[in-house]
Amino acid sequence: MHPNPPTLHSAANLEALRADFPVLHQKVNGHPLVYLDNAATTQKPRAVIESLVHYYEHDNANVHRGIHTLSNRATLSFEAARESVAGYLNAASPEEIIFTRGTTESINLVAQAWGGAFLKPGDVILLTEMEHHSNLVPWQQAAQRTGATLRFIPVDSEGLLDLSQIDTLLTPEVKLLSFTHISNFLGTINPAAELCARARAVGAVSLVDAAQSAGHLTLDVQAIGCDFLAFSGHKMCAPTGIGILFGRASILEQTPPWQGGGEMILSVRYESSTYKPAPSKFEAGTPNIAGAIGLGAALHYIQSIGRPAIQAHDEALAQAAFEGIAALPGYQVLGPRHSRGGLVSFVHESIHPHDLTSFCDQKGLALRGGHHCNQPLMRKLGLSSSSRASFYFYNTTAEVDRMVDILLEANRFFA
Ligand code: C6P
Repeated sequence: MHPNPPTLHSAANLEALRADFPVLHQKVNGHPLVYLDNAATTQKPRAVIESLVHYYEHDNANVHRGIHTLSNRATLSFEAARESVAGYLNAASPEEIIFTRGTTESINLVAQAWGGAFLKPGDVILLTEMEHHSNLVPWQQAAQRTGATLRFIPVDSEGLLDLSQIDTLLTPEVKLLSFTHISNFLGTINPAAELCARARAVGAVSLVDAAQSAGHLTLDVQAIGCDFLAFSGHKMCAPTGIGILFGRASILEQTPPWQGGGEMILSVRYESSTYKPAPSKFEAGTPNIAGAIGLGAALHYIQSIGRPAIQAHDEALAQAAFEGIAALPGYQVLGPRHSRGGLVSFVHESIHPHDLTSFCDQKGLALRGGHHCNQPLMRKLGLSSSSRASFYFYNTTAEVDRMVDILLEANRFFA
């Protein structure tokens, strides 16, 4: 826990928070680092780094199988992390929490295990036009395997989902609605509870890709009413290689195991096996134990700040960035002007996003340039890439101002 939970309202509190992140205090290319690539991955606070060191220095052992003290300690910490995730999401029970490698693996698990069992020719998988490739390619593969087809909710000119056509799209053939909570390209926040309710009304299963929301908003899976929800630890202060799939207990019960191997079985014979209930039946092999413990520490850290404060802070920075960049000559900001998540994508009329992003790096400013794993939507908008700034609770308005100054400087440099 953060010893003295700060709010984000004062500069002093923000400085105290920033002191928890060793990596932020360095120069890059001769300039103080301004790290605005948090949608790709966030930085890690000392509390998380220390939780990993403590685990490896004191408790390292395999979980669930050793009848010795270290293994018992590792198992207790690992399962305590699962309980922390269940609390963080307001899941009905820790058995609804499956540890995976990240959002991508969580969605592939559903596409392969649930999709393999329940999709058939004639069924429809409903996605949106703003999905990350991780919530598109696994469904393309599932469709190829099962004979189901894909359908897409369109994105309008403002970068919002066009829900005017939802009734014609969400027909009884739809077996699954899978959508991103916050677009990692446009910053659009989608109405998760409303979409899940509409899916439920036609008997479809819902999956929320919470990769860009889990570290920023209060998420309550019972209030959202989703069947599945996926996110990655590394986008919310935890290590890479650990993520979560939440699945409603009744649907996990019906879903067959995914990978086979150790730990997920009850009994094995040469010819056949029986399986443990969820979550074990979806966690074959030795899990990322340290990663799960690090995720637990990250959740405590985030909760010590408070998600409403984080959301307000990130969205205020994104709004300031939107207005600052939109006012610069030559720049166009993409996505909705208001009610957006903590990120801003933009293009310049004549500077290629890769050149712009490299120019920023020379000034110590870390942005992301590229297609952000949104190639189909990029193509629809007539773009091949954009630059993107994405914010977290340790970023400051001074950093937004610095970014806007650097982007103005780029105008002069590339002229
Ligand atoms: N987006 C970004 O820079 P993984 O790689 O499994 O941790 O997360 C995949 C993923 C899924 N959905 C959304 C909405 C995402 O934003 C991401 C990751 C990174 O935007 C890398 S492309």
